Amino acid sequence: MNIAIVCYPTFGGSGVVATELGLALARKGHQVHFITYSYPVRLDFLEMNIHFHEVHVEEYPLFHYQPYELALSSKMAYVIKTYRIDVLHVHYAIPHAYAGYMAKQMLKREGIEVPMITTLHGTDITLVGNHPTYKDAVRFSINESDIVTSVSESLKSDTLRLLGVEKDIKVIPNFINLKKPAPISPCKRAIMAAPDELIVTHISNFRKVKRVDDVVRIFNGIQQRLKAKLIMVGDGPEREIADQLCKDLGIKKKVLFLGNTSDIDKILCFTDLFLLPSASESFGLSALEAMAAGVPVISSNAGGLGEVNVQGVSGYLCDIGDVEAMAEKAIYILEDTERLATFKKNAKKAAERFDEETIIPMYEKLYMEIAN
Ligand code: GMT
Repeated sequence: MNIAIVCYPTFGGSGVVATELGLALARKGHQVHFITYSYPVRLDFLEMNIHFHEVHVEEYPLFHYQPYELALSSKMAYVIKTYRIDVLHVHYAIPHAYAGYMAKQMLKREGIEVPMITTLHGTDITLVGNHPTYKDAVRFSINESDIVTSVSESLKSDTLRLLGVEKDIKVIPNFINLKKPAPISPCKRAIMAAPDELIVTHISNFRKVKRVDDVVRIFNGIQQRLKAKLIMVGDGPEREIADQLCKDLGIKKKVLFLGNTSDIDKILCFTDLFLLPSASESFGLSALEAMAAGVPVISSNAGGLGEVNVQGVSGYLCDIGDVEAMAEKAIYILEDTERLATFKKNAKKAAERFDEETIIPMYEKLYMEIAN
């Protein structure tokens, strides 16, 4: 099939899922066309069956805000027409579902019908889409999609509750490629910590919703009892606040801020415990990536995290903001070598529920159902 995927190309989870989906579909022989404003970060240059179409927004001084949706709709219509696209799959409702609706209307005038699937990822509903500024347009474009999917049961119920969407929502969870070869270079644990130090990691876009100050406070509790290092991966508005908190708590030397990287596997290979204490999380892809690498997770119980992290098996879930409980559970896992090994094994096993080989056919089935 010819499939067009619209997504954000950055480090956010929705862009990662869209990119990994496109790559998996391409490996299965589909022609995949990415439409976005820059090359997706997880996309390797020169992949088989992958095509990239850049959305360029012409700057014009009259516009206070440059009309990205307009440029995106035009590009979508062009790609759909030129490459005989069978299915348009947009990830993250804002503004992609809205721009997709416009592209569909433009093409209809030329007698071209293309079905659109909208995949909801989380903040497009719970944080941004729910805001009065966008709500009506988001609800409209979701209702106008031919098929709507959400990445968890929790996000599905949030969407129905917050937006009053009439459309049926199918849950297709996020996935992981368990057959991905391990990084070629050996795991470089020695450059991060001493042999007797445990390694705790957090990966996110450092937005308020991730509660990175809680990450630092949980680690502060851990390092009072056990020899450990904290590795902070990613970047965003809360990074400096977290950095300052490390200085205030006197633990700066034990915390490394690495910034953004797409080499997550190279970090997870030496990680002993992953922290994700978010205030809201539709799924928690980074937690799944950690589990798949055999890393137990201490998370909050927000949103869909309970559908990913299994209480007492792959890690623990605690109430949002309860840093003492999270530190206590973290110490419980880390303090006993045998117990840590069991949690690591269980985390890997729990990730198998989200194997790409199970999940990708769910999307393919939907594509087949709606393609003309
Ligand atoms: O919060 C992020 O990390 C970014 C955001 C995005 O859309 O890029 O992530 C959302 O989508 C991910 C992929 O489906 C989910 O794993 C995240 O849980 C979700 N984030 C939130 O709901 C806060």
